[in-house]
Amino acid sequence: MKVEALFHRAESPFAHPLDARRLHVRLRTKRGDVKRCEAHYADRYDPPEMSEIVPMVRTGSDAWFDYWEGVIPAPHRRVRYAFYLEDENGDSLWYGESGFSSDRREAGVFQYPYIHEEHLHSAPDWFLDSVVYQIFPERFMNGDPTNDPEHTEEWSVSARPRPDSFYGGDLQGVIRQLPYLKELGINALYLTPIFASPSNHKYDTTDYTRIDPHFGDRETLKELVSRAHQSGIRVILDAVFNHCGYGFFAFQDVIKKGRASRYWDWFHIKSGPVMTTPKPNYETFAQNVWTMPKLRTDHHEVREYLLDVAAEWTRETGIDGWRLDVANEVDHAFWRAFRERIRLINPSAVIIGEVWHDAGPWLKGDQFDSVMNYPFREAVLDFAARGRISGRELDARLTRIRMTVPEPAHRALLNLLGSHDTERVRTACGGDDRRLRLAVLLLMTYTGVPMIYYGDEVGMEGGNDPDCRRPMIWDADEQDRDLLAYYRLLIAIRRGSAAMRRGETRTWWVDPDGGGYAFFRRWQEETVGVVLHNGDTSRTFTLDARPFDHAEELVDAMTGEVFAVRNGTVTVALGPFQGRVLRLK
Ligand code: ARE
Ligand code: CA
Repeated sequence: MKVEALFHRAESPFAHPLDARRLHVRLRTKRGDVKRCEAHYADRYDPPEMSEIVPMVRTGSDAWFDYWEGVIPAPHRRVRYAFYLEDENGDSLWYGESGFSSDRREAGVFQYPYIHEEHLHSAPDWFLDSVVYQIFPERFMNGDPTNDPEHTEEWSVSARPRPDSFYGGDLQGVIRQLPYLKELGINALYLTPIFASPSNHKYDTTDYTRIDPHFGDRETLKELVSRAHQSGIRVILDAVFNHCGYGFFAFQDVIKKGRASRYWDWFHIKSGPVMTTPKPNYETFAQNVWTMPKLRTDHHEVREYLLDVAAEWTRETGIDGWRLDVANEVDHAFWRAFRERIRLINPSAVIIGEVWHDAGPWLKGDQFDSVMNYPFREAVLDFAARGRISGRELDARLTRIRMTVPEPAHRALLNLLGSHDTERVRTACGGDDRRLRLAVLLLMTYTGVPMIYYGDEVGMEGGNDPDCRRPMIWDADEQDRDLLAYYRLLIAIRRGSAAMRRGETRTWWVDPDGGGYAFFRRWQEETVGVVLHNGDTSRTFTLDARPFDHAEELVDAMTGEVFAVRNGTVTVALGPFQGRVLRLK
């Protein structure tokens, strides 16, 4: 047995409670090495023998490792456990905190001292059932020309935004298009920042207590939230607390009074007086973005100020949650306090961090419910858009993402194919519609909450910021209506399927040497299978039909085509870059 490949740690994401009385554990072994695995466990205060056993199941693999998972009952919330492993040759081994041994006692035990409430995940149910639509308000719809900024440019299909362009989009525009959004089938909106700021993106906040006048006012926001709620649509706002804008009153006070300002300590200023050139002498967002001074969120006054702002908007407008900008550069204590404050006001508010990489540390239950899942975007684009990876590698990438987060957080990840910070998905697909549809199919069927970036559904294109922020195409003749119908269909399929919204995901089949891949999702009695391939030839795959128990035939939920089950297998034909969603009739 390859003991050097074994890995477990009694800490998230390899040991994490599913609820107050169940601990979910994971174990990593060398790929193909271990044949059988069990977790032996007891209450931490029981005598040293451990007679209780749960099986560990191999649930995923990547190029190097297999991953095993099991659920240990913890009636008193405190457990100790060790793993028992067997390989092909019948050799066996114990693995615990002291190491590896053929002797159980010598291997020692892992300990999960106590399951605390703070580690129980509580992403609201409505969020797990959501399809989110992201809106960049300056570019979605101009609903009120009287509030347009000076030098507003023409809203047209050929518009190519520069970093400082304005097109006049606003909150009234979002209100006006609620019927469109409802028909599309989405049930949550995420708006990028809307508070007062001089820029078009509003990530440089001048006044956290005011809606930007070019977008509307407090009443417009309240109307938006209540009209959205009437349409069954939730509203999530963007909280930019890592930094403020240059015009923020506290920073202006520091500029005026230097060290004598009572707000001096709210920022990281190297030495006074404040200078913006040749380089800012204070910490900023990214590199030398002088318009965005970094806030000291670990300073109690700053923390209280920002938490009050978030609390006030949550209370006053009835919004359903927050997306947190540059969340990974703000201290953890701030986010714990944030969660406590917001959840006290709205117990079903969702909290989503912007973390582009391994987000495990923020998803232990005490900070965020979800993060924007950029690693998912990378994996899906590499498979569907760029054709860089095989089905096997896609499976490995998706498995690795899963292993970075505690199991209960996995289904709450906010999956995306693009955002206001990236190239649009159609552009990433080089305009190839077949690739685009394959990517969208994965987005809408995989574990996690899908997010659609405004305009993707009508075929908008665009390179990196600022090109990905073109004004929305509303002219029906300019929209890709077939694509729109495709999005609507997939959204409806997802919203109608508990397995897709809540179910676990398991690899169904991996093409040994090509671009084929299949997974299935299961929730209670419902099973749905998704089969895809990323090549430009037609293919036929024969899959084990066991996940569907005794089904006689499976139906493609998108086309209605029927596939017979024969001798426990189902043979599925796929055209170039095609995907199918298979289920019982
Ligand atoms: C402007 C220019 C850009 C330039 C940038 C940085 O237009 O071309 O790259 O400055 O100098 C907002 C505006 C942007 C504006 C920026 C600065 O929307 O248009 O860009 O302010 O004025 C990292 C951060 C992540 C951040 C992205 C953009 O970790 O938090 O960079 N995203 C949020 C918002 C942005 C917003 C800000 C932060 C600032 O969503 O819209 O920008 O409030 C890797 C790394 C990531 C990195 C990512 C992208 O994968 O792992 O950490 O994200 O690349 O660079
Ligand atoms: Ca306007």
